[in-house]
Amino acid sequence: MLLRNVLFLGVGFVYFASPVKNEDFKKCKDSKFCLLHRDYASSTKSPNNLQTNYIIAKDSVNLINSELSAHIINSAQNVTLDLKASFLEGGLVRVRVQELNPPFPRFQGPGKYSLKNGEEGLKKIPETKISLKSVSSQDGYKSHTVAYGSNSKGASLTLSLSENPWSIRLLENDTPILELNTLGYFNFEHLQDKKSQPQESNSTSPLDWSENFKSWTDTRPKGPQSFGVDISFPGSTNVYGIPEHASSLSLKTTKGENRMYDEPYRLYNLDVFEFALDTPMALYGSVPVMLSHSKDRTVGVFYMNSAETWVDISKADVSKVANIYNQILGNQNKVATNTHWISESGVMDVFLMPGPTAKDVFSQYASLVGTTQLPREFSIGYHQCRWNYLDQNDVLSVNNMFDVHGIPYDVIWLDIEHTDGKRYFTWDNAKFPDPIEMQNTLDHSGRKLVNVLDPHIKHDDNYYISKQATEKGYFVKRNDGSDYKGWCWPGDSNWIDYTNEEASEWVSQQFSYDRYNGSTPNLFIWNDMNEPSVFNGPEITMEKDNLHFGGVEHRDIHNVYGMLVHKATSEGLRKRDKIPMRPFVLSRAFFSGSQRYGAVWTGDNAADWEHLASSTDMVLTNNLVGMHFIGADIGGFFGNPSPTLLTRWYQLGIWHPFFRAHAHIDTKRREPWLLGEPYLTHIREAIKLRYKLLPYWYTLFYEASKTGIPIVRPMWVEFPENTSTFDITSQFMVGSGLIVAPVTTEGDSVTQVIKFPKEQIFFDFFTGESILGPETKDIPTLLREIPVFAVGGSIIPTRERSRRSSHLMRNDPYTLNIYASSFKEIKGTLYLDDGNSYDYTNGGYIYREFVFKNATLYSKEAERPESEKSAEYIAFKKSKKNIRVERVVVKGMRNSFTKAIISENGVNREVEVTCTQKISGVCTVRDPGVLITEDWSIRLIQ
Ligand code: NBV
Repeated sequence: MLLRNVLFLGVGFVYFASPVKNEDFKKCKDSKFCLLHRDYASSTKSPNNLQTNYIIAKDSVNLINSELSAHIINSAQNVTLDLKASFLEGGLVRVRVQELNPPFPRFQGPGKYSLKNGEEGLKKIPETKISLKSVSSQDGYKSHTVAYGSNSKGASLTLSLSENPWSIRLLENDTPILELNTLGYFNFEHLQDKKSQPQESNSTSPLDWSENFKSWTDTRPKGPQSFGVDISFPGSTNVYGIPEHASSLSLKTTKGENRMYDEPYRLYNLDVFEFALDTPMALYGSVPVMLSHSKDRTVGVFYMNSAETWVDISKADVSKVANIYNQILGNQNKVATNTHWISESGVMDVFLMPGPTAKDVFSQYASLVGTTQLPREFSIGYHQCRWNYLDQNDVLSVNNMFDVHGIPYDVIWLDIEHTDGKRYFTWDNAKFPDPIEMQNTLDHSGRKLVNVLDPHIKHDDNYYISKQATEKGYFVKRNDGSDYKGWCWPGDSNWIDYTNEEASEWVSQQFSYDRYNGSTPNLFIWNDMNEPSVFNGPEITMEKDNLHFGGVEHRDIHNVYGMLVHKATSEGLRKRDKIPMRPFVLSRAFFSGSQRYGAVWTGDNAADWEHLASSTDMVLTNNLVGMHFIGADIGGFFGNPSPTLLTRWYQLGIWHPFFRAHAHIDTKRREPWLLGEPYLTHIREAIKLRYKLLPYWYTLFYEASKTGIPIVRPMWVEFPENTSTFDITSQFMVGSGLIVAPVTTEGDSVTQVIKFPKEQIFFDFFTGESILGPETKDIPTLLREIPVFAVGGSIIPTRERSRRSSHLMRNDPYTLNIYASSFKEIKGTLYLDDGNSYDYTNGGYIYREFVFKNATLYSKEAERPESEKSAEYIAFKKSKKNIRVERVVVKGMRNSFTKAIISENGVNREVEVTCTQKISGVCTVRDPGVLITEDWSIRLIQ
């Protein structure tokens, strides 16, 4: 495809922008297995009269070792499948189905890569806490109920297995909350011995061994091996997740009369040039996690499969269905969202996450795949990127211009042109004669460098990486055993097989300072094109019948390949220092678990208002499924944004977790100062606001790394009962304290309609004006900022002094901003550590909790394990012992106060307080002289 869009002219090239080439990418009909299962689903009858071939074998159900096991018989094909349901700590249930006796092994799924501690790390509930009860029904079949615990609200959790047809229901008390195969869509293509099959060369039956797409033939040597299953969310009207798609936060229907898309959502990591919006087409990353939220509860599923997967979504009004099960249980659910998951290979492996709150689901998922790596502090600052900063002088002059214009930033980035002919780990020495000197200069102003490093390796015997990897046999293989060769930026290229642990380790070693010439501790990495993108491959990626280590086909691991690139890079950076330091690596491709390795971004967007709006849907969707450290290219990658668009993009971008401006090589330069006034001032103020709030952001990152809670959140995560916000992205939450409403239309003056969803006070972040919810209000907005509101009851720490970079703020004093509330407890937290090392894992951090009640602000140590009150803790606390709180600002005070009594170490002092009743009572305690590391209280006196 890129062949059509790129014309290479010597070393340079010219782009002909054109919209996405839909024909380059498969539709469901082009993946035979997708069509097969969609057809199968439409051939099954209504839920109370199912026609399926899959029933539980008589007397095959057992509960052994906290695992319910059963055999599923496919009566039509005389095949026995093995079903296993295991009960895990946190209330999760894992359901796995595969052949009992396959003729050859099936790929066992990506657990090894995706689960934080591998398959062995999953913790089962002790058997003593689980009980099985089986009841026979008139037709001779049984139903089995496993009681295995209770949820965070004390409701009982049970799993029920029906035999004919087999189906599983997860129940909270007696209400079904998640269901598998209750629609009877389960269908499993068992592995077959090729020799025993008729060889029909021109048959179009789905049992064909090979499959063609455009000019490519997938030989499918293992034959058909797909499966499909329905997963239903009773009582749910909204489902979310399964990134990455340029689609809405609340997922759209793909089946049924009023369906919004004709195609299922597709999960298959792909480099889609100029991707379109509002489509279920696959994009660069895949996270097969879906959440459902209703007023009553939040639940989720993690469908652990790394092969090509399609997901259909439909909405059902189950009250109209005389569902036997509903009758028996008197099920009150009036609606349901039904989904149908279809995968090309691997095993059916579904983790059911029972909630019942959104926060429970986040931690249940985190217990499987882990949480966001606590980032280097600099990496949550502002990143300045473009394809390309031309040379060393260009880099240093851009660096200097930030200072000239008083704009803070932390990182400047180099794209593929910095290399010697796209040979990664090298430099174009003419353009970058002294990269070390360049990095040191950046370091002097507290700034870093990021270099791009793609997974394709130029095929060139004179390039040490290519030569060594060839000799060591580290490349992905063609199915004849030769090294797979494809075409990418450097021309003929090979791809490292990151599933080979030795190869992955070898790549990691290439980041050591003695091997990566011109690298310093100030250099970090960006992995692009790791879907992997192959210009002359099917769908711009690698052939599915390529082979990885141990003979694993690419089809099985396609969606984890990018994560393994990210992992090797991240480990390389971690290990390059004698005392390991936290890495920073940005990746384009991702899968469940990638959050452990660094940040991701939403890929090659465009400089238009629709892409600006869509970025929030994509960022929120990813945040719901654990991919927290994400952002979109500020300004839009393709095309030239108008100054207003670029200003609005910065104003939104500061509220996305990863904050980077980036642009295509053919676009006009757009560093903020090139826009002139008033845009420059507005952009500068936006970036400075991000920096002021870095203490709040870093605390959110810490909390995400501990609990899995998203950093940015759809409104419903914080206000779970207000149904009117379940599908909106016109406003969203940053942490629990701030509501942000992006402006996504042209014009200097616009009106935003904002929902204040609950009986609560909300504060205009800029004017301090208070609004009593629940309320929907028109908010007039000028170009200078986008609407932001603080939620009453929050305490938000800031650092108000403007510096050149985050590093230079590290010893600055704090301001504590209290947003009063008579509706709930007023609370906030602050986390700080050295921002770089792993000392925090041994207690080298400060975590404070602030509580404001009865006009008194209390600062105390937030809960921490005894083991973390360590030598590292004491040393770190000491190193920060001079950091003061320089100001306490209380908003929303009805009374006026004249002074405050400060109590610290048993000693009381008095300081002055100034209050103004303009707008909504603001009282300020200037320089209370208290230390951030210590316990104290500040009592306001009238
Ligand atoms: O390396 C060049 C670009 C990069 O700037 C962009 O961010 C990536 O998403 N890269 C894609 C390859 C070419 C895109 C047309």
